[in-house]
Amino acid sequence: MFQPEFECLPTDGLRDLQLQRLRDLLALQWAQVPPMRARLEQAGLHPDDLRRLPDLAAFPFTRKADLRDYYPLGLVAAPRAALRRIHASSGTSGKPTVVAYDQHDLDVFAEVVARSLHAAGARPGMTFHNAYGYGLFTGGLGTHAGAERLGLCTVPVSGGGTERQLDLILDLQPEVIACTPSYALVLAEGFRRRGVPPGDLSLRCAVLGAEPWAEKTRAAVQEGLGVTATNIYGLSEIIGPGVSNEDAREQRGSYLWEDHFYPEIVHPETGEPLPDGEWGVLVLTSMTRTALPLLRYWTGDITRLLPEANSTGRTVRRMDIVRGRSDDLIILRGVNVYPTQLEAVLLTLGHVSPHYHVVLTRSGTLDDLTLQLEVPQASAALRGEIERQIKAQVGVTVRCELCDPGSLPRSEGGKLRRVTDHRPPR
Ligand code: DLL
Repeated sequence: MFQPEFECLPTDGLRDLQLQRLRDLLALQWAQVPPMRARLEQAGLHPDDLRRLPDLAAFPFTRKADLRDYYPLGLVAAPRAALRRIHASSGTSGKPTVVAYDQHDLDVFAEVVARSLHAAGARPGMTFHNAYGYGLFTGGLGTHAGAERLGLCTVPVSGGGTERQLDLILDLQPEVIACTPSYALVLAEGFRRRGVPPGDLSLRCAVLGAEPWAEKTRAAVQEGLGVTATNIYGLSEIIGPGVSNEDAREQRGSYLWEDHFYPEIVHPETGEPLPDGEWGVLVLTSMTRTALPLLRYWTGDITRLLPEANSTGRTVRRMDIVRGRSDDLIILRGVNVYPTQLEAVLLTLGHVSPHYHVVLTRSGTLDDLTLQLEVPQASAALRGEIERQIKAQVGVTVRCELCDPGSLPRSEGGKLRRVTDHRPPR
């Protein structure tokens, strides 16, 4: 473990530390972030009203729209001259939101990424092929700094240029790779095409995240690259990658670094806190950030907290996979569906590849979902079986379209969009 003094803090001590750090964050916002102070005053709240952890539920959420409203740096608590880096969220619609870090924030960022990489199986002295995009996206530079903190030798290859990536992996013999799960599949296909068996690759651990993925993809990456693949989660508004990571020995939920990020799961519509174990929207407070402290940030990501005992000795809670974003939710004839639920069904049907794409259309007033899938050999029987399984397991009627291997869109290094929505706005 990289920092057992925090990762294994006895639960009472952890809760005390969180309460103290949440109070510090409220005091910082009250003193340094006028729009957030005004918001608390309007709600009749004062930082001293946080006496116990459950009191937090009375405090307002912060949303992406707040970062847009105060674009670019209106929610920053540190003086401009103290800032050391700016990143931006990938924002698929409208203006991006920018986020700022001072030196303290960059230190926290490196620390939580180092913990995450260590949990993923990386050890000092290993070589690290970093295929997350470098630039405004937090993936590249964020994992880079954490890898240096841990003591890895980083190859900052960034995204894209697949043939060169394959060459570099063969030439430099890295043990650790980080990229999006969809890009890991592209690299695995590349090696297969070149006739390089997974057993001949130096890679041991893959740290995959930035987009939803499920077990089907994990199995394909592990088999294709000869690695143990773990999930890394994070978002720019809170810090970037490194909010949580699975342990390579377990691969059962991602340890959330709760001494820095306070997690809550809330009901997607009412915002009411939900107990551990229930699915809802993840809300995070970045307790130790000093340039951009955010209170109860509504991530929009649907997951649940897993409080059960674990085999690693850590006391921080784990989070399950992100099923999707509350805004990725497809409501198909009244039934809620996330693309990862469809992926989970494909997992049960061994012969289907992890490449799939969802197309939404509308005929008249009814929405239709077409699930495009790559299969080695299409047949009406297979199509019928997949459609039946999805109906049985997810409760929706979908049309399945079986496509030739290699015909569906592939990741070019960045986040892969799994859904194309052709529905006109209602
Ligand atoms: O994607 C940070 C990151 C970089 C995480 C590299 C992991 C690895 P943003 O561009 O701000 O930051 O996008 C954040 O991506 O709210 C989720 O919806 C999604 N996301 C991130 N990690 C995962 C994951 C980076 N492991 C948004 N599983 C988040 C599912 C993820 N979704």
